Amino acid sequence: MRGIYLPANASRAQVREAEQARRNRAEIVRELSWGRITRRDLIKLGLFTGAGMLAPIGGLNPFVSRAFADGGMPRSPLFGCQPFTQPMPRFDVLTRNPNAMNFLNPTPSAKANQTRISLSGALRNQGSSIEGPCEGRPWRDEWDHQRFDEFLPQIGIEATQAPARNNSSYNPGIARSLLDMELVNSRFNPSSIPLQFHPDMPVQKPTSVWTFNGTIPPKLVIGRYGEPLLFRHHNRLPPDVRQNGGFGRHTISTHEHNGHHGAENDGFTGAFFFPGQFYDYHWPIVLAGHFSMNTGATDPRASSPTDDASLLKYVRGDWHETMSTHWFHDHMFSFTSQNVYKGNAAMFNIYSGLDRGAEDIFENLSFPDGTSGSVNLRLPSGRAEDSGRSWGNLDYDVNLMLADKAFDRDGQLTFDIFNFDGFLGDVMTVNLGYNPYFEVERRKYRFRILNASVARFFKVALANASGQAQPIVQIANDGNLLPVPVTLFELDEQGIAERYDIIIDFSQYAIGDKLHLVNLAEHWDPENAALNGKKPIEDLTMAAALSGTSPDPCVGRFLEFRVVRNPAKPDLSQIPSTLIPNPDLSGIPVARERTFVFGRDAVQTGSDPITADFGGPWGIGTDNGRTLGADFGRLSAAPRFGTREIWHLVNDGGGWDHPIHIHFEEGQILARDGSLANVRQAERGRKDVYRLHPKGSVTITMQFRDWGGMFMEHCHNTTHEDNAMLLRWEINEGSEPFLSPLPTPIPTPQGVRFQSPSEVLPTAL
Ligand SMILES: [Cu+2]
Repeated sequence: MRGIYLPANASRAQVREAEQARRNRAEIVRELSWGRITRRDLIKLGLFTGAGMLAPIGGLNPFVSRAFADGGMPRSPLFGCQPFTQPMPRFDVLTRNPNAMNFLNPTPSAKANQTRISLSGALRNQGSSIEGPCEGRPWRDEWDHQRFDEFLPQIGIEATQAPARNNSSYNPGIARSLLDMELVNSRFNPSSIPLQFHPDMPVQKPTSVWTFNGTIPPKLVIGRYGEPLLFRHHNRLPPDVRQNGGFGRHTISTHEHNGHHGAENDGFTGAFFFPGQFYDYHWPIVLAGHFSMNTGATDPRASSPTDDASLLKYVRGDWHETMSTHWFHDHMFSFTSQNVYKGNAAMFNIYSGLDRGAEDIFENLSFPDGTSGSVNLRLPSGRAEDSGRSWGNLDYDVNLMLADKAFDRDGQLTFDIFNFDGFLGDVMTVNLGYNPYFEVERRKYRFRILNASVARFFKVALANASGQAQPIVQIANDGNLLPVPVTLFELDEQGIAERYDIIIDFSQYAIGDKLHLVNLAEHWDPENAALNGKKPIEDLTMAAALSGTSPDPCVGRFLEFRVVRNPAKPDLSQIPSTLIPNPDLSGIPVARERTFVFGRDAVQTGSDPITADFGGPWGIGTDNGRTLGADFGRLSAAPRFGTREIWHLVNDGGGWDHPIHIHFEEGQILARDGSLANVRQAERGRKDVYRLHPKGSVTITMQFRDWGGMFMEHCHNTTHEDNAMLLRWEINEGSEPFLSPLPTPIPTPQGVRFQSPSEVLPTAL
């Protein structure tokens, strides 16, 4: 199989052949997704080559006669849609219900709710009724919400994973006057938004797209430090595993990407739940160091906004660990890429005294270190005096979710798992809309850019009308405000799951000006004349990216800014010269160093059909051990609670760039390829995803504190992740209730059972 997509000038015969091949491949995908065959079966049948690709042969295959055409997939049809003809939808803010303990029914509890309910058909192909617990969370003590009574939920938020439907309750969380009038007058009024990637594209079928609440735009949760939140996630996906339009698995696990929460709320890959069930995720929202630092809550910089503009609520913990831009998404074992791609991706803005979301509030306070000033950094957001909201204003604080998608001949979302380098789409979307435009005022805006792709990297730059790169100020990397803002003419490459928060000052432009966000990262491999999910093959210059000659359809302009008016009131927002310095770990002894090597040709030592991934070919070698394919029953590392470690992440070569995500605590990059000098200014803050360049290494340091349980480390190229580049690590508390190692949860619709870890690496403990 050559490229993922045919060239635009492919002949009709090629397109026909490719269509047939895709239909045939889709049959295999479907059989896999229904669980009627496993990837192990395909390997046994000789259908996977040594490189992990499905062999391009007919006849051998019981399901298809011919799975591949020579030229790749047909290009996605766009139904005549032109770029920049639809207004960009803002995120849809999920309702925050105060008094969560009374609002949520049944009332949340520390222990998983084991009340039996009927889960009809939750087992594949099963016709008869099945009974199981209403909550899919594992029931053992180690999965109880840690310190639940201490952090009783104050805010309850509910969302339902559901098949595509119209949205009749769109809530962008900003004044109507600030919404694009076209947005107000057309698609979003009378606010029943069909699930379309563009108004001229077909409405997505319920089997094609599964989003939060089944609707677009993507959802946004708003939270703040010191206000524990309970996110109740309902699974209302089809109980029949076959009703998935050919891809996507109806069991899910929701990962609050890099939440500093107990592992029972982390969306562990093996703690998935079934249609008909819910899972209560308890997000206490505490600063790291909550139980060991600033325990008297005396530093005003460790704080949270209250509903009173003049008051801050002081919280415990280290203010240097304040986080801002999160997202949450599915983490279902072996099916993460399909499920995230199908719509299980949302964002979570966390507010604090420092990052308050109200640019007109400033304090004059003294800090313990003798300095004084305003805690609120006054980043672009909006005014409390206008909205009546003393925090969390979204007027000028805009979430952008970037993702490449692909569509079949009927315009329905499509996916192809038969490229283990990484699935790439050929249609660029922002907030699940094809190349939209966004009207802006002549003032500063903050954009929280999330790469929500399966395998595509972006490299974002801002072009003016004459194609010249314009300055962008990067203020945050992943969840964390940087020590200092960094002015750039193009951002660094942005791997999957990385968040870059930027500020653009549109006051420098005139009313009527148009600017564009441009993707410079080209995934086109000229040697094979194919799109390639390994890594960006080339970062283009602005001129090259704008020339329209790239064979990669997702290169070039993808979002248009239209400068439409002056702001009604002066812009009070600031770009402070310092943001959040890194926590100083130099005085904390390094308890342990570990090395993780990310590569191909992994072996699978596990044999459990639920916990072990037999798809390969990716894997991780721990501390000079063999490269192992994922088995969530295997414990690979168990740092001790309360310690600090140094981890070396190493790419074993082969030309792939692996964005490595380590759950739970923020890390600092100490070196790239052995030297701090190789670490760019814009990644010198705290991070949770570390791009591991071909043949490169990244050395990081992190602590393990506040919470316990089992977490993960994996490549966030979700194609790699799902094909076994994932491991389980856990925090070894050395005391009850945390046995060490922890029993592995095995979810079934009838209830979660547990078994001993299938393997504990000799270097784990
Ligand atoms: Cu990878």
